[in-house]
Amino acid sequence: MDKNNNRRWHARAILQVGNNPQTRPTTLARTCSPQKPCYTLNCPFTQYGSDPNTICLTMHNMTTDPAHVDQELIADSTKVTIKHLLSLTVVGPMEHESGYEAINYLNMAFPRSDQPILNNPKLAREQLPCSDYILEGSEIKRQKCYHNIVAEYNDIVEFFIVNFDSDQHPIHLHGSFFHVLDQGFALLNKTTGLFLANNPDVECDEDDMKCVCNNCKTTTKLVKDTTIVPSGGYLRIRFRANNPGLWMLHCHTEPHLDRGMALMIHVAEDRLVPAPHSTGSQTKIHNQLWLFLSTLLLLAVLRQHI
Ligand SMILES: [Cu+2]
Repeated sequence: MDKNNNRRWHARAILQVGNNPQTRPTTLARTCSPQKPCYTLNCPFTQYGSDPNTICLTMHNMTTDPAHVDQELIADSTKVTIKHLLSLTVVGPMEHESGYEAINYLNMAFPRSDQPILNNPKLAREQLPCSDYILEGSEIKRQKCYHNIVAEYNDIVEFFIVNFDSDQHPIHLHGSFFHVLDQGFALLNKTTGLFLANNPDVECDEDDMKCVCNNCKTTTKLVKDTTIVPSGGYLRIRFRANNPGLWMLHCHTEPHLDRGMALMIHVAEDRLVPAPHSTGSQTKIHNQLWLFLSTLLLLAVLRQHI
């Protein structure tokens, strides 16, 4: 169910290993009862509609093997060097422009260049810069730009991701696992399971661009690379920027990613591996050879017509 109480967040599957039709399971969904409830893992809400016999399991019901939990990273006393609010926003369509999913109203775009951005991360930033959000009348200015965050090697990065959109957004980070500090949900009517209000711990200004979390505490010890930011709720994550590279953080609902709900994290630009020299020079030789052959062909055609 989404924030508008549409019953569309429902899918069931039977997982099968291998592809032998003979082994296709004939299992039917069992009846859920108070004595023998069913469990749904990874719920983006705290209860399963009005069905009391199906119990939602969220991040708060899971743990990661303590051997993989970085206690120092998630401690309250840890000095966080980069902290950002990421608001998952949807920008509505205008007269001649379609709407798009965004992070902080920014519509992610990549610069056109014959150089991969990995070889020239600064150029990417300069070609399509994003500015802080700008109001045009009562609307936030639409920006199609290279949305990015720059981190030094070993920075500790924390994102407070709020989602007051009616869609759920599974956020995925490339290049590093992150620790989930907390996940917050919308308030639901306990009987009907219908949406009542956004998470009351989060206070935002009108545009959701300045949000604070009043009662957010580190309540989970989970290591993940994809986690749902619940509709009407939030997610707090933290990670060490110790894997040099240009990494994308994005919604893993592909149409949302396509339409711009993504940003790039530049980790330790000074430690990126330089491009092999041969790549550039080989391309140059190929281009010159191609130009030479094209000229010959053109001359031959011209001679026939003179
Ligand atoms: Cu999404």
